[in-house]
Amino acid sequence: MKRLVGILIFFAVFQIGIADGNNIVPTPQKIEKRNGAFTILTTTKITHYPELRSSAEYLAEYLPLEIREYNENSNGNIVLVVNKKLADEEYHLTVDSQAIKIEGSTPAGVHNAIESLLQMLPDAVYRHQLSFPTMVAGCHVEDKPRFAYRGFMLDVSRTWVTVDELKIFIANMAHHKLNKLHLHLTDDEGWRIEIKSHPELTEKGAFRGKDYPVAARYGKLQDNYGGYYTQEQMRDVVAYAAARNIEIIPEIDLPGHSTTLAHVHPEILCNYTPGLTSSVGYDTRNVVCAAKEDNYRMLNDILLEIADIFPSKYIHIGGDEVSTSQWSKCPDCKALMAKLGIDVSQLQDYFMARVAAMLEGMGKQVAVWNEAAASAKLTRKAMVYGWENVEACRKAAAAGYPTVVMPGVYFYFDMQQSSREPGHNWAAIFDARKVLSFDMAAHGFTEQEMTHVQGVQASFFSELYLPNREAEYDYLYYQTYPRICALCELAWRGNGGEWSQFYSRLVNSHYNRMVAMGIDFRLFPPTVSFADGKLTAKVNDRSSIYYKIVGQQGEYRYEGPISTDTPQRYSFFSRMGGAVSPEQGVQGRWRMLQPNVKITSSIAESEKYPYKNAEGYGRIAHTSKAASEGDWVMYTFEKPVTCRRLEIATGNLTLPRFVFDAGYMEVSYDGTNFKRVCDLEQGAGVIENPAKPIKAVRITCTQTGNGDNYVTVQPPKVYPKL
Ligand code: TNX
Repeated sequence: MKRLVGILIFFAVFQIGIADGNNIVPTPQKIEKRNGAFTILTTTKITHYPELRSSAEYLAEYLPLEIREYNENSNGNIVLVVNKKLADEEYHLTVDSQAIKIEGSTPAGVHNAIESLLQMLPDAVYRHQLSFPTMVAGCHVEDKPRFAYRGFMLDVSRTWVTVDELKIFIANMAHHKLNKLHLHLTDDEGWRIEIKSHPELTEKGAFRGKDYPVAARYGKLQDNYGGYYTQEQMRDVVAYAAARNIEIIPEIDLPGHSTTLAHVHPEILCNYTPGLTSSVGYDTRNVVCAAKEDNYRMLNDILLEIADIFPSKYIHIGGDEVSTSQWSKCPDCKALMAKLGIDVSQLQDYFMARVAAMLEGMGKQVAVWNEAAASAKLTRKAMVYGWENVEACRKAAAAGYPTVVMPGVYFYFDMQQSSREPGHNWAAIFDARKVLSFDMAAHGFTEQEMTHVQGVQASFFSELYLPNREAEYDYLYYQTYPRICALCELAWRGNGGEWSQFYSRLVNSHYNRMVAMGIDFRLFPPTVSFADGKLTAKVNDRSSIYYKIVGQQGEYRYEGPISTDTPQRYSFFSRMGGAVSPEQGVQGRWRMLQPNVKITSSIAESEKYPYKNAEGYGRIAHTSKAASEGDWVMYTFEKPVTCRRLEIATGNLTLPRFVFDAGYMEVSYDGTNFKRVCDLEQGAGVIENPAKPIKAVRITCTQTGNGDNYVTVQPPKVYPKL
């Protein structure tokens, strides 16, 4: 009693609030408030059924309390109990004055309960800085996920992600009750997992740059860029993930997207002389020959080791974007097709069926991207990942494949979140709001089809991720959160529900949690308005607003309306911890000029996409071939242009391909004398606040070849003085 009075006085004096279950993300199916509260003291114990030892250890990482096995005297503690009546990932969580009781039939259910409990505690828990006593308000939660598959795909091939970074990413996924990590371990630009029977795959294929067969690209132009996971490291990551209820599904992307494999082992390619070989050895063939028996032997070696490292039932073998043109030129493939009486469109089915059978022999099942099951010839045991569009997902489910729904238009988090933010845009430009709005019923999935839908997944393809760039934010987290919050809500509940309700959960609680988790997420931008000579910015979250003024260095804290007669010179953004919003301004802030320009180059133009396309500002142009060192493109303005900023870009807007892989940009004020202003980044250069009106700009390439056979020439972007 004396102790209780002491505690009450403590809470009264220090005015410590009672942590509660408001705004848990993803939203539990059922949560009721109960009277009373439980006080966690330094002497409180975590007691557990014997089979839940590792769950107790996971909880103790956040609540540093003594762990003991459960017995009748466990009252007064946090208890982890096995309740066989519950389904696999289901849990019950009860908080009253006597105990915090967690029930699940498996460690998976118990894990989900622990994540909910952590969200009921003060945010300091995620910094491992929770102080005791801490009071948790009474409640009872009954909760389970709608989908058994709640996934995220991370591309570690285009951008290398270290073991430590990967673990942090996994820890944060776990806090959102996602349970599958699909690891895209190989692609055209890097092989990231050690294969002991073929050490050359990582010795040569895990790096790119001047000393390696794979050329530098995607802005990672340092001499030797890359890295790989040893088997020992990967087993450790698999165990780390499993302790957080996350299964890792590895992907070896075949038979396309195999440039790395082909550069390490050129003999896997089809048997014909390619029309294009560049002097850096970067040819565009990336498909494994379907006819060579040796290829299947090598794949068997590789997959045997993959199957051993990863306990997951499924091994993903890709199957996306396979260019059949290589098979149709290959005498061996032609002979095989003649023998089997099939055409080239059926050769992928043959390849996939052989690899699927191989995996089945290893006790695994195959997983593929949707193209590989389009003909419905593949075994129905294969799991299909629908990415191209919603229809492809529905079709796979209708054909009876266990299907993971992840159409790019809703779930590719490498896409831009608005038109001025970084990212790809081939599928769509969208933010968390659209992710939450995904509705399978509205897309016409029938009840029958839904029985085959395993769940949803989002992905992050990493061509544009430059971890070494001096950025003000972390691109990976900026692109993925809070879109992952919306994904987990959808995956947990089956339907995201109303945005405004979900958004208020984020703003009222979850944003703070993410700050404590160390997630540098993307905030929604401020709303900006201008009236009666006053410029006003507002946010509907708890972030702080800052602004910048065009032509001035630095940023200022926004304290209230700004009186100005040039509102277009201001842009506003907000911050909260490491989270940041994109910039917002009044209309006209991002207006662009289209001065008459003439484009010339040392490389001839393509007939189909002439340079005058880009001179007209509406469309892109192509060169007739890839650039060699010393090649240039020049933009000469009819009259010198007065502007605050001028951008010149090569390459596709959607992918950093068809670029000058390395080079520099020069400016001329008289059309004769040129001065170097910057190096190109991702094939693009910028001039800020030019000293005088610009007569011409020229970009010069310093690297031969770009992995493709042309360069895309974009219209110049000319920003007016404001
Ligand atoms: C399509 S998704 C791809 C990837 C790219 C991605 C960029 C898929 C199966 N193929 O190779 O990285 O788009 O968004």
